[in-house]
Amino acid sequence: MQHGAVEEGLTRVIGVDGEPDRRLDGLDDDALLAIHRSLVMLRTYDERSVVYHRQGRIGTYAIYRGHEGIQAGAVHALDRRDWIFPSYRESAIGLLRGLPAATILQWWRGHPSGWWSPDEVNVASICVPIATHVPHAAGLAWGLRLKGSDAAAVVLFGDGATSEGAFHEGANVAAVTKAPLVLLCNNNQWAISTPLSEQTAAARLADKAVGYGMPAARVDGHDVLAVYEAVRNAVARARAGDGPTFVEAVTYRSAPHATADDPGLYIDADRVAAEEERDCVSVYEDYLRRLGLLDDAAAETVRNEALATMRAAIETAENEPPADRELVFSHAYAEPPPDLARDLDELRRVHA
Ligand SMILES: Cc1ncc(C[n+]2csc(CCOP(=O)(O)OP(=O)(O)O)c2C)c(N)n1
Ligand SMILES: [Mg+2]
Repeated sequence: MQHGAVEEGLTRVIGVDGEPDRRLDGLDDDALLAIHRSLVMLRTYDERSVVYHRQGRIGTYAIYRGHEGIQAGAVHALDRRDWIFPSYRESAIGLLRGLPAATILQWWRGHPSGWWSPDEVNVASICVPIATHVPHAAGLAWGLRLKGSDAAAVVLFGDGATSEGAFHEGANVAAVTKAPLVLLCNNNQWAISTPLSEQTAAARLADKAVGYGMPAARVDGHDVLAVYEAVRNAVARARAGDGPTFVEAVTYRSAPHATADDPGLYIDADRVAAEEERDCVSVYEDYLRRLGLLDDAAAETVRNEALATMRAAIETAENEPPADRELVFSHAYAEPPPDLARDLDELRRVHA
Protein backbone atom coordinates (compact mmCIF):
# COMPACT_ATOMS: atom_id res chain seq x y z
CA MET A 1 0.00 0.00 0.00
CA GLN A 2 1.46 3.36 -1.02
CA HIS A 3 1.55 5.92 1.73
CA GLY A 4 1.61 8.79 -0.73
CA ALA A 5 -2.01 8.26 -1.71
CA VAL A 6 -3.31 8.17 1.88
CA GLU A 7 -4.54 11.57 2.99
CA GLU A 8 -4.42 12.29 6.74
CA GLY A 9 -7.51 13.30 8.68
CA LEU A 10 -10.13 11.51 6.59
CA THR A 11 -12.65 9.31 8.38
CA ARG A 12 -12.16 5.62 7.60
CA VAL A 13 -13.71 2.34 8.64
CA ILE A 14 -11.25 0.10 6.79
CA GLY A 15 -7.80 0.52 8.34
CA VAL A 16 -4.83 1.69 6.29
CA ASP A 17 -1.13 1.55 7.15
CA GLY A 18 -1.64 -0.85 10.04
CA GLU A 19 -4.61 0.98 11.62
CA PRO A 20 -7.24 -1.49 12.89
CA ASP A 21 -10.39 -2.11 10.85
CA ARG A 22 -13.71 -1.14 12.39
CA ARG A 23 -16.95 -3.08 12.16
CA LEU A 24 -20.10 -0.95 11.83
CA ASP A 25 -23.21 -1.59 13.93
CA GLY A 26 -26.22 -2.65 11.91
CA LEU A 27 -24.19 -4.19 9.06
CA ASP A 28 -24.25 -7.97 9.41
CA ASP A 29 -22.29 -10.38 7.20
CA ASP A 30 -25.07 -10.55 4.60
CA ALA A 31 -25.24 -6.77 4.37
CA LEU A 32 -21.44 -6.59 3.93
CA LEU A 33 -21.63 -9.13 1.12
CA ALA A 34 -24.50 -7.25 -0.54
CA ILE A 35 -22.29 -4.14 -0.63
CA HIS A 36 -19.60 -6.25 -2.29
CA ARG A 37 -22.01 -7.42 -5.01
CA SER A 38 -22.99 -3.80 -5.65
CA LEU A 39 -19.36 -2.70 -5.96
CA VAL A 40 -18.58 -5.52 -8.39
CA MET A 41 -21.73 -4.86 -10.45
CA LEU A 42 -20.81 -1.17 -10.78
CA ARG A 43 -17.18 -1.99 -11.63
CA THR A 44 -18.20 -4.56 -14.24
CA TYR A 45 -20.71 -2.20 -15.83
CA ASP A 46 -18.00 0.46 -16.09
CA GLU A 47 -15.37 -1.86 -17.57
CA ARG A 48 -17.76 -3.36 -20.11
CA SER A 49 -18.98 0.11 -21.09
CA VAL A 50 -15.46 1.23 -21.95
CA VAL A 51 -15.11 -1.82 -24.22
CA TYR A 52 -18.56 -1.16 -25.68
CA HIS A 53 -17.44 2.37 -26.49
CA ARG A 54 -14.22 1.12 -28.10
CA GLN A 55 -16.38 -1.05 -30.36
CA GLY A 56 -18.15 2.11 -31.50
CA ARG A 57 -21.47 1.10 -29.94
CA ILE A 58 -21.80 4.24 -27.81
CA GLY A 59 -20.62 7.74 -28.65
CA THR A 60 -19.08 8.72 -25.33
CA TYR A 61 -19.02 7.46 -21.78
CA ALA A 62 -18.06 9.04 -18.43
CA ILE A 63 -15.85 6.44 -16.74
CA TYR A 64 -16.33 6.13 -12.97
CA ARG A 65 -13.56 3.69 -12.06
CA GLY A 66 -12.57 4.38 -8.44
CA HIS A 67 -15.90 6.06 -7.60
CA GLU A 68 -17.85 2.84 -7.00
CA GLY A 69 -17.25 2.98 -3.23
CA ILE A 70 -18.88 6.41 -3.02
CA GLN A 71 -21.88 5.28 -5.06
CA ALA A 72 -22.46 1.90 -3.38
CA GLY A 73 -21.76 3.33 0.09
CA ALA A 74 -24.42 5.97 -0.43
CA VAL A 75 -27.11 3.69 -1.88
CA HIS A 76 -26.72 1.07 0.85
CA ALA A 77 -27.17 3.79 3.49
CA LEU A 78 -30.57 4.69 2.01
CA ASP A 79 -33.96 3.03 2.15
CA ARG A 80 -35.86 2.27 -1.02
CA ARG A 81 -38.18 5.24 -0.39
CA ASP A 82 -35.26 7.69 -0.44
CA TRP A 83 -34.37 9.54 -3.62
CA ILE A 84 -31.10 9.59 -5.60
CA PHE A 85 -30.07 12.43 -7.93
CA PRO A 86 -27.11 11.26 -10.05
CA SER A 87 -24.75 13.20 -12.28
CA TYR A 88 -23.22 11.64 -15.43
CA ARG A 89 -20.44 10.26 -13.17
CA GLU A 90 -23.06 8.09 -11.43
CA SER A 91 -24.92 7.08 -14.59
CA ALA A 92 -25.23 3.42 -13.51
CA ILE A 93 -26.20 4.01 -9.88
CA GLY A 94 -29.79 3.00 -10.76
CA LEU A 95 -28.50 -0.59 -11.17
CA LEU A 96 -28.47 -0.70 -7.38
CA ARG A 97 -32.18 0.14 -7.40
CA GLY A 98 -33.07 -2.55 -9.93
CA LEU A 99 -32.87 -0.44 -13.08
CA PRO A 100 -31.90 -2.81 -15.94
CA ALA A 101 -28.34 -2.43 -17.22
CA ALA A 102 -29.78 -2.36 -20.76
CA THR A 103 -31.71 0.82 -19.92
CA ILE A 104 -28.54 2.62 -18.88
CA LEU A 105 -26.63 1.37 -21.92
CA GLN A 106 -29.46 2.71 -24.06
CA TRP A 107 -29.24 6.10 -22.32
CA TRP A 108 -25.60 6.32 -23.42
CA ARG A 109 -26.63 5.22 -26.93
CA GLY A 110 -29.08 8.13 -27.07
CA HIS A 111 -31.98 5.72 -27.50
CA PRO A 112 -35.43 6.60 -26.09
CA SER A 113 -35.57 3.24 -24.28
CA GLY A 114 -32.78 4.65 -22.09
CA TRP A 115 -35.27 6.82 -20.24
CA TRP A 116 -37.13 5.73 -17.16
CA SER A 117 -39.85 7.14 -14.98
CA PRO A 118 -37.98 8.47 -11.91
CA ASP A 119 -40.75 7.68 -9.44
CA GLU A 120 -40.59 3.95 -10.27
CA VAL A 121 -37.11 3.62 -8.73
CA ASN A 122 -36.75 6.97 -6.92
CA VAL A 123 -33.76 7.73 -9.11
CA ALA A 124 -33.89 11.07 -10.97
CA SER A 125 -32.69 11.48 -14.55
CA ILE A 126 -28.92 11.52 -15.09
CA CYS A 127 -27.81 15.15 -14.94
CA VAL A 128 -25.18 16.30 -17.42
CA PRO A 129 -25.10 20.09 -16.78
CA ILE A 130 -22.84 20.58 -13.78
CA ALA A 131 -24.74 21.07 -10.48
CA THR A 132 -28.13 21.93 -11.97
CA HIS A 133 -29.61 18.88 -10.21
CA VAL A 134 -28.66 20.25 -6.77
CA PRO A 135 -31.61 22.69 -6.68
CA HIS A 136 -33.86 19.96 -8.14
CA ALA A 137 -32.87 17.63 -5.30
CA ALA A 138 -33.29 20.40 -2.72
CA GLY A 139 -36.77 21.13 -4.06
CA LEU A 140 -37.81 17.50 -4.05
CA ALA A 141 -36.44 17.00 -0.52
CA TRP A 142 -38.22 20.11 0.73
CA GLY A 143 -41.41 18.76 -0.86
CA LEU A 144 -40.99 15.45 1.00
CA ARG A 145 -40.77 17.40 4.25
CA LEU A 146 -43.84 19.52 3.43
CA LYS A 147 -45.80 16.34 2.73
CA GLY A 148 -44.85 14.91 6.14
CA SER A 149 -42.82 12.06 4.66
CA ASP A 150 -39.69 10.94 6.49
CA ALA A 151 -37.94 10.02 3.24
CA ALA A 152 -34.68 11.77 2.31
CA ALA A 153 -32.74 12.50 -0.88
CA VAL A 154 -29.08 12.34 -1.82
CA VAL A 155 -27.55 14.36 -4.64
CA LEU A 156 -24.18 13.35 -6.08
CA PHE A 157 -21.84 15.84 -7.78
CA GLY A 158 -18.15 16.55 -8.25
CA ASP A 159 -15.58 18.91 -6.76
CA GLY A 160 -15.94 21.24 -9.75
CA ALA A 161 -19.69 21.45 -9.15
CA THR A 162 -19.09 23.25 -5.85
CA SER A 163 -17.93 26.31 -7.85
CA GLU A 164 -21.26 26.56 -9.68
CA GLY A 165 -24.08 28.96 -8.87
CA ALA A 166 -26.60 26.13 -8.94
CA PHE A 167 -24.71 24.34 -6.16
CA HIS A 168 -24.84 27.50 -4.04
CA GLU A 169 -28.54 28.03 -4.67
CA GLY A 170 -29.43 24.41 -3.96
CA ALA A 171 -27.32 24.16 -0.79
CA ASN A 172 -28.67 27.45 0.52
CA VAL A 173 -32.33 26.66 -0.08
CA ALA A 174 -31.91 23.15 1.38
CA ALA A 175 -30.42 24.57 4.58
CA VAL A 176 -32.99 27.36 4.96
CA THR A 177 -35.92 24.97 4.44
CA LYS A 178 -34.30 22.16 6.51
CA ALA A 179 -34.77 19.89 3.52
CA PRO A 180 -33.89 16.24 4.20
CA LEU A 181 -30.99 16.24 1.73
CA VAL A 182 -27.50 14.75 1.67
CA LEU A 183 -25.14 16.71 -0.57
CA LEU A 184 -22.57 14.07 -1.52
CA CYS A 185 -19.50 15.46 -3.27
CA ASN A 186 -17.14 13.10 -5.08
CA ASN A 187 -13.93 15.05 -4.67
CA ASN A 188 -11.89 13.28 -7.35
CA GLN A 189 -9.61 16.35 -7.53
CA TRP A 190 -10.21 17.06 -11.20
CA ALA A 191 -12.83 18.82 -13.29
CA ILE A 192 -11.77 17.44 -16.67
CA SER A 193 -8.22 18.95 -16.81
CA THR A 194 -8.69 21.58 -14.08
CA PRO A 195 -7.06 20.46 -10.82
CA LEU A 196 -8.68 21.18 -7.47
CA SER A 197 -5.96 23.75 -6.68
CA GLU A 198 -7.19 25.88 -9.62
CA GLN A 199 -10.84 25.16 -8.87
CA THR A 200 -11.06 26.71 -5.41
CA ALA A 201 -8.98 28.56 -2.83
CA ALA A 202 -10.83 26.69 -0.04
CA ALA A 203 -8.53 24.35 1.90
CA ARG A 204 -11.23 21.68 2.09
CA LEU A 205 -14.51 21.46 0.21
CA ALA A 206 -16.25 20.36 3.42
CA ASP A 207 -15.48 23.83 4.86
CA LYS A 208 -17.98 25.31 2.39
CA ALA A 209 -20.81 23.78 4.47
CA VAL A 210 -20.20 26.33 7.25
CA GLY A 211 -21.37 29.13 4.99
CA TYR A 212 -24.71 27.42 4.51
CA GLY A 213 -25.15 26.59 8.19
CA MET A 214 -25.02 22.84 7.70
CA PRO A 215 -22.68 20.22 9.17
CA ALA A 216 -20.15 18.35 7.06
CA ALA A 217 -18.28 15.05 7.09
CA ARG A 218 -15.05 14.41 5.24
CA VAL A 219 -14.33 10.77 4.47
CA ASP A 220 -11.99 8.56 2.49
CA GLY A 221 -13.76 7.90 -0.81
CA HIS A 222 -11.71 4.73 -1.31
CA ASP A 223 -13.51 3.30 1.71
CA VAL A 224 -17.08 2.25 0.87
CA LEU A 225 -17.92 1.81 4.55
CA ALA A 226 -16.69 5.28 5.50
CA VAL A 227 -19.07 6.72 2.88
CA TYR A 228 -21.83 4.40 4.09
CA GLU A 229 -21.37 5.56 7.69
CA ALA A 230 -21.33 9.27 6.81
CA VAL A 231 -24.41 9.03 4.57
CA ARG A 232 -26.26 6.91 7.14
CA ASN A 233 -25.60 9.56 9.82
CA ALA A 234 -26.67 12.32 7.43
CA VAL A 235 -29.89 10.48 6.53
CA ALA A 236 -30.72 9.97 10.22
CA ARG A 237 -30.30 13.73 10.72
CA ALA A 238 -32.49 14.42 7.70
CA ARG A 239 -35.26 12.09 8.89
CA ALA A 240 -35.20 13.73 12.32
CA GLY A 241 -36.03 17.07 10.67
CA ASP A 242 -32.57 18.58 11.26
CA GLY A 243 -31.92 19.41 7.61
CA PRO A 244 -29.14 18.80 5.10
CA THR A 245 -25.55 17.59 5.52
CA PHE A 246 -22.58 18.00 3.19
CA VAL A 247 -20.43 14.89 2.75
CA GLU A 248 -17.08 15.22 1.00
CA ALA A 249 -15.75 11.84 -0.16
CA VAL A 250 -12.13 12.30 -1.17
CA THR A 251 -10.87 10.11 -3.97
CA TYR A 252 -8.80 10.59 -7.10
CA ARG A 253 -9.83 10.27 -10.73
CA SER A 254 -7.48 7.57 -11.96
CA ALA A 255 -9.28 7.08 -15.30
CA PRO A 256 -9.80 9.65 -18.07
CA HIS A 257 -12.65 12.13 -17.46
CA ALA A 258 -14.58 10.38 -20.22
CA THR A 259 -13.82 8.25 -23.25
CA ALA A 260 -13.13 11.42 -25.29
CA ASP A 261 -10.40 12.68 -22.91
CA ASP A 262 -6.61 12.15 -23.03
CA PRO A 263 -5.40 12.74 -19.45
CA GLY A 264 -1.84 11.83 -20.45
CA LEU A 265 -1.46 15.55 -21.26
CA TYR A 266 -2.11 16.73 -17.70
CA ILE A 267 -2.30 13.96 -15.11
CA ASP A 268 0.46 12.62 -12.84
CA ALA A 269 1.01 8.97 -13.82
CA ASP A 270 2.77 8.10 -10.53
CA ARG A 271 -0.18 9.41 -8.56
CA VAL A 272 -2.57 7.35 -10.68
CA ALA A 273 -0.50 4.22 -9.99
CA ALA A 274 -0.50 4.98 -6.24
CA GLU A 275 -4.27 5.47 -6.29
CA GLU A 276 -4.80 2.19 -8.13
CA GLU A 277 -3.00 0.52 -5.19
CA ARG A 278 -5.88 1.78 -3.01
CA ASP A 279 -8.66 0.93 -5.45
CA CYS A 280 -11.98 0.92 -3.57
CA VAL A 281 -13.03 -2.54 -4.77
CA SER A 282 -9.74 -4.25 -3.82
CA VAL A 283 -9.57 -2.40 -0.48
CA TYR A 284 -13.05 -3.70 0.36
CA GLU A 285 -12.30 -7.24 -0.84
CA ASP A 286 -9.21 -7.30 1.41
CA TYR A 287 -11.39 -6.19 4.35
CA LEU A 288 -13.89 -8.99 3.68
CA ARG A 289 -11.04 -11.50 3.42
CA ARG A 290 -9.68 -10.35 6.81
CA LEU A 291 -13.16 -10.94 8.26
CA GLY A 292 -13.23 -14.40 6.68
CA LEU A 293 -16.23 -13.47 4.51
CA LEU A 294 -14.64 -13.73 1.05
CA ASP A 295 -12.27 -16.07 -0.74
CA ASP A 296 -11.12 -16.32 -4.37
CA ALA A 297 -13.92 -18.67 -5.40
CA ALA A 298 -16.66 -16.46 -3.89
CA ALA A 299 -15.14 -13.35 -5.47
CA GLU A 300 -15.08 -15.06 -8.87
CA THR A 301 -18.72 -16.14 -8.56
CA VAL A 302 -19.78 -12.54 -7.87
CA ARG A 303 -17.71 -11.30 -10.81
CA ASN A 304 -19.16 -13.95 -13.15
CA GLU A 305 -22.72 -13.04 -12.15
CA ALA A 306 -22.04 -9.39 -12.96
CA LEU A 307 -20.45 -10.33 -16.30
CA ALA A 308 -23.50 -12.46 -17.19
CA THR A 309 -25.78 -9.52 -16.35
CA MET A 310 -23.76 -7.30 -18.68
CA ARG A 311 -23.70 -9.83 -21.52
CA ALA A 312 -27.49 -10.13 -21.36
CA ALA A 313 -27.89 -6.35 -21.13
CA ILE A 314 -25.72 -5.71 -24.19
CA GLU A 315 -27.75 -8.27 -26.14
CA THR A 316 -31.01 -6.62 -25.07
CA ALA A 317 -29.70 -3.17 -26.02
CA GLU A 318 -28.46 -4.38 -29.41
CA ASN A 319 -31.81 -6.03 -30.18
CA GLU A 320 -33.77 -2.85 -29.56
CA PRO A 321 -35.13 -1.52 -32.88
CA PRO A 322 -33.51 1.76 -33.96
CA ALA A 323 -35.17 4.85 -32.55
CA ASP A 324 -37.66 6.78 -34.67
CA ARG A 325 -35.55 9.76 -35.85
CA GLU A 326 -38.59 12.00 -35.94
CA LEU A 327 -38.89 11.74 -32.15
CA VAL A 328 -36.24 14.47 -31.99
CA PHE A 329 -38.95 16.82 -33.24
CA SER A 330 -41.67 15.64 -30.88
CA HIS A 331 -42.72 16.71 -27.40
CA ALA A 332 -41.04 20.13 -27.42
CA TYR A 333 -43.68 22.38 -29.03
CA ALA A 334 -47.47 22.15 -29.20
CA GLU A 335 -47.16 24.14 -32.44
CA PRO A 336 -43.71 23.65 -33.98
CA PRO A 337 -42.18 26.85 -35.40
CA PRO A 338 -41.81 26.94 -39.22
CA ASP A 339 -38.02 26.39 -39.27
CA LEU A 340 -38.47 23.16 -37.28
CA ALA A 341 -41.08 21.97 -39.76
CA ARG A 342 -38.60 22.70 -42.57
CA ASP A 343 -35.90 20.69 -40.75
CA LEU A 344 -38.31 17.77 -40.38
CA ASP A 345 -39.09 17.89 -44.12
CA GLU A 346 -35.34 17.89 -44.81
CA LEU A 347 -34.82 14.87 -42.53
CA ARG A 348 -37.57 12.97 -44.35
CA ARG A 349 -36.08 13.93 -47.73
CA VAL A 350 -32.54 12.77 -46.72
CA HIS A 351 -33.80 9.44 -45.42
CA ALA A 352 -36.34 8.81 -48.18
C1 LIG B 1 -22.94 23.90 -16.60
C2 LIG B 1 -21.87 23.11 -17.28
N1 LIG B 1 -20.69 23.70 -17.56
C3 LIG B 1 -19.69 22.99 -18.14
C4 LIG B 1 -19.87 21.68 -18.47
C5 LIG B 1 -18.75 20.88 -19.13
N2 LIG B 1 -18.21 19.91 -18.16
C6 LIG B 1 -18.53 18.59 -18.25
S1 LIG B 1 -17.81 17.69 -17.02
C7 LIG B 1 -17.05 19.05 -16.38
C8 LIG B 1 -16.17 18.92 -15.15
C9 LIG B 1 -16.92 18.71 -13.87
O1 LIG B 1 -16.04 18.38 -12.83
P1 LIG B 1 -16.56 17.87 -11.45
O2 LIG B 1 -17.72 18.69 -10.99
O3 LIG B 1 -15.40 17.81 -10.54
O4 LIG B 1 -17.13 16.41 -11.74
P2 LIG B 1 -16.34 15.11 -12.24
O5 LIG B 1 -16.49 15.09 -13.74
O6 LIG B 1 -14.92 15.21 -11.80
O7 LIG B 1 -17.06 13.96 -11.60
C10 LIG B 1 -17.35 20.18 -17.12
C11 LIG B 1 -16.83 21.52 -16.81
C12 LIG B 1 -21.13 21.09 -18.16
N3 LIG B 1 -21.38 19.80 -18.40
N4 LIG B 1 -22.10 21.82 -17.55
MG1 LIG C 1 -14.13 16.19 -10.17
